[in-house]
Amino acid sequence: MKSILVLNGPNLNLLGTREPAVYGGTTLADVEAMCKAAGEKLGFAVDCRQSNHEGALIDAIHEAGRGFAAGTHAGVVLNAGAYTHTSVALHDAIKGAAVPTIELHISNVHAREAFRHHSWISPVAAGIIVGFGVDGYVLAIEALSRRK
Ligand code: CA2
Repeated sequence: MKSILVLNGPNLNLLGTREPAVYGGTTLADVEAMCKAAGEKLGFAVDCRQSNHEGALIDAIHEAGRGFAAGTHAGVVLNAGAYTHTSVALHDAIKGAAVPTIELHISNVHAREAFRHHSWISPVAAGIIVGFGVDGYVLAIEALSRRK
């Protein structure tokens, strides 16, 4: 069974505890359970990780890239949080790891502040899911499953 990495970046550990008007009331633990259930239905093992540290996110992407090259890994669902708008290093990691990566945002970043409109992830993403709330994680897993 191939695996999918669901990778959440900075502050997403706060999901469901603050700013419910923007991000909803679902916790990260709930999201991870939804992702695992979606993966199970589609025949994938879902590995969920969250880090507030850019380097840890980069290490996880590299690891997924090695798995993709070995045929054990199907891709990454990445909500890079605010690093989306700042991190050339994450852009380079996704490009270098050459693992299909779906960029995911819970909120519609294009309907928010201008500083959220630019993404360093989009040019190297296999696809982008934005603004569907936490359901976007399930949509992203389905999107990756269709690439097999
Ligand atoms: O909409 C998204 O998923 C974002 O990636 C979330 C990031 C934000 O910087 C991006 O522009 C869009 C912020 C994640 C912070 O999550 C929180 C959740 C609950 C309470 C506070 C922060």
